[in-house]
Amino acid sequence: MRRSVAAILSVVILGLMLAPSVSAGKSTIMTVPDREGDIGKYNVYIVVGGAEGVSSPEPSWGDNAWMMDVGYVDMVSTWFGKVRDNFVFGMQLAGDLPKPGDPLPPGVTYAGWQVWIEFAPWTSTSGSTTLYQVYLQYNDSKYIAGVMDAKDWSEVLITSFTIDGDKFQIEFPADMVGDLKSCWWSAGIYVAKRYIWAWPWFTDLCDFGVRPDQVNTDFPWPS
Ligand SMILES: [Ca+2]
Repeated sequence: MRRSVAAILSVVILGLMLAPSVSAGKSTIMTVPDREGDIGKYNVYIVVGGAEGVSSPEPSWGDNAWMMDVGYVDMVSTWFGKVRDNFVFGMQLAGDLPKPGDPLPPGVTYAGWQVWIEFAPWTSTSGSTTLYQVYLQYNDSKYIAGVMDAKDWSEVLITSFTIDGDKFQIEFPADMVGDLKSCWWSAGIYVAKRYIWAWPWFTDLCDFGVRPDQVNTDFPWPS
């Protein structure tokens, strides 16, 4: 299903914005930049069940498509790491996230911001390398966040997430992902026209070539 798809102090997020990698005591967080204005350039069409479909933009999404004007499906940076006994994942976006109750643009019923946690970097020939998917999702009226276990795609909801304008951060206990000591990770943003994992379109994936240790869109953690 790869590609198929608390209060966090704002000062922490600001700190992350200033440094690509933060290591302090037991905390290690990686932050990577992403181009602004690249919505729709990295769409991957997913087929539920693990088979990857065509990798091309949604044909009905032209230059005037609604998502070209919605900054919250365009990441400008994303971060992943561990703070004491919790993992954290977040993004800064090109526009403010919807407020609870705000409608999504016509034709879309879900939007989501997620990270893949992997045992190896994913390539088009590697098969799934996903261990977990962690997501924040909005469905017209409310946000939820969760951790999906790739073994059986079971999921557990997370309540510790914050949304602050154009940024969000999810925090979850390390035990939820087996307290892993190292992994690969990659982030993306999707929209879906119907049930969450059915037929999502990714509006943005991590840029290539952001770091020398990057493989495709994946980063080693810790680095
Ligand atoms: Ca972007």
